[in-house]
Order: sequence, then structure tokens, then C-alpha cells
Amino acid sequence: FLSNPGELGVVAVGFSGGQCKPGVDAAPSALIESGLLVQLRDELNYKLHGDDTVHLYKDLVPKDDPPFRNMKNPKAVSSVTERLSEQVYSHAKEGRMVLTLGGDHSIAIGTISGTAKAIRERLGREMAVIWVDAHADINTPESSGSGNVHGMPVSFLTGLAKEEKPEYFGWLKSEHLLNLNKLVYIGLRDVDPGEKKILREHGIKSFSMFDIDRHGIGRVVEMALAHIGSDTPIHLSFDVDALDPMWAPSTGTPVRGGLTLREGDYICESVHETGNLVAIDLVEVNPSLAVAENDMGAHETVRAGCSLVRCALGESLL
Ligand code: NNH
Ligand code: MN
Ligand code: MN
Ligand code: MN
Repeated sequence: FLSNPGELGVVAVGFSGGQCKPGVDAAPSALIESGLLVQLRDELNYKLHGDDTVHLYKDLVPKDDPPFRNMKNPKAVSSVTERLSEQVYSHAKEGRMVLTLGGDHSIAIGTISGTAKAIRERLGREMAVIWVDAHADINTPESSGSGNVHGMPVSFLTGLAKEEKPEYFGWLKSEHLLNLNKLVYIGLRDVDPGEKKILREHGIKSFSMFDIDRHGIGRVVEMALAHIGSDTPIHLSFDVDALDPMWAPSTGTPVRGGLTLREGDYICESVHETGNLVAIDLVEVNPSLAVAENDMGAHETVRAGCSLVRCALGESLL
């Protein structure tokens, strides 16, 4: 194992500034109230480090935060992810597996930069990222149609998007960055034209829903792990909208034709099985977005999120 078995750093990030719909900041509390951390402690026998308080980072959200290079809430997202990067780093530096409960996907700028830096220092290695999502989240500020930073984290983390000013992600240094050939996508089905161009030009490894239909989830995960290579530390960043809205309706940008909950769980179980998992993010659960014809939506989505996390942390291991 690349992290100390049974030691888990938990960071609960109640932040929604990477997109425009309120409510995704309430996800960590909803996940915790539904019993997730108690299950990890009592059933999966993890020793939990860090806080049971949800970080709202109110002190970091400025009153005046006008768009910069087309990004919405740029100062807020930059300073929250900078703080989060340090929190995740300090857990990972101690050899703990790190679980971050989001929040929208902009928070991955903080989590992945923090893990990448700690893994470089602790193991002298570059880590890989498995990004499970309906979306590629690799827009640059200029290619983004929405200006929402949750659609841009991968471009900042890989250095495709650069900015010198420290208050606008200039705090990201080379030790925080992810190598483009250590990135693998699973579940894509709603990729913007500008993003397709980036994926193509850089030859980024991605498995869309088309690939999953063609090969099956077992073969796709096998190919994804083969691309990363054995004994490479893995950060799993799981956007709940990778799941089909049937299992996860309460999310900001649901896209039909997604993963079944079982396929999502299978990805998490397989990554756990490698023994190389060093961090996991669960993002974009928005309990306030219940669908009219299904008022159980929020409850179902929270349950699905808990299941994914437990699978990544070894629940199904016999
Ligand atoms: N690609 C779109 C954008 O840049 C949507 C991103 N939305 C997500 N990503 N939920 O996971 O805004
Ligand atoms: Mn903390
Ligand atoms: Mn995402
Ligand atoms: Mn998404």
C-alpha cells in the first residue's frame, strides 16, 4: 500500500463557487449525516483524522470578486483551493489516504495539487489521476463557454491554463501539477468542442460511455489502469454526475446515458484493489436539486455517493 493502511484524513468542503447553483455546499453535511464517516470508522475500521466540521471558508470569499479572464468568482475559488491544497497536503504528507467531500469540482484544484506535492516529497514519484465524470473539466478560461471554474480544474492542474497572479491560481507551482500522460478519464459523454480539441491534440487517455458500451466496464478499467502503470500512486476524482441521473439525479448538470451505480462502484472497487489509491474526491452532489417527479432524488444521490466512497475504501473486499 502506498498510504498507511487504515489511516484516513477527511476534509469536508462546503464550497459551491465553481459553478452557479447553490446547494452543492450542503453535500458534505448530508453525506456525513447519512452516516458515511461512522461507517468508515466502525465498519471499515479506519482511524479518521481531521475534522468533523465542514469547512465553509467564509473568510476566504471576498465581497467583491469580478470575473477575471472570463472566470466567475475567481478570487474565491483560487483562495479556497489554495487553503484546501495545504489541508490535503498535510494529511497526505503523513502517509494518510485523503478523502475530500465536496463541493463542486473546482475543489479538485486544491485536492490534486495537495496530493501531487505530498507524493512527490514522500515517495519521489509522480501520481496519476483517474477522473470519473460525464464532463472533461479541461476548459481553459478562454475556451469555457460558461465561465464556471468547475469546468476548468484539469487545465489548471496540468499547466494547460497558466496564470502568474497569485490571487488567480498563480499559487500553483510545478510541484502541484499533474503530468498529462498520467491522466485518465472514465465516463465522458458531454465534452465541449474546445475540450475535444485539447483531448485530441494532447492525446489524453479517455474512456467515454461509447467505450464502456463497446468493451464493458471491466475491460475499460483494466485499460485505464494499464495506461497508468502498476505501482503508480492514484488520486481518484469522482464527479457524481458520471452516474446516470437514474442513480444520481441531484447534481448540477445531469447528463443521461451514464454509468449505473454498479459500474461506478466497480471502478472504485478496482482502484481500491490496486493498493495504490492515495486520495479520493467525491464532488457535485447537490441535495437541494431534487427532481420534481422524484422527490427521493436527493436521498438517492447521497446514498449513491456514500456507496462509491465505501467501495473505494474497500467495503467489498472479502
Ligand atoms: N463543460 C461545461 C463547462 O465548462 C460543464 C461542466 N460541468 C460539470 N463538469 N459539471 O463536471 O461549464
Ligand atoms: Mn480541516
Ligand atoms: Mn466534474
Ligand atoms: Mn461533471
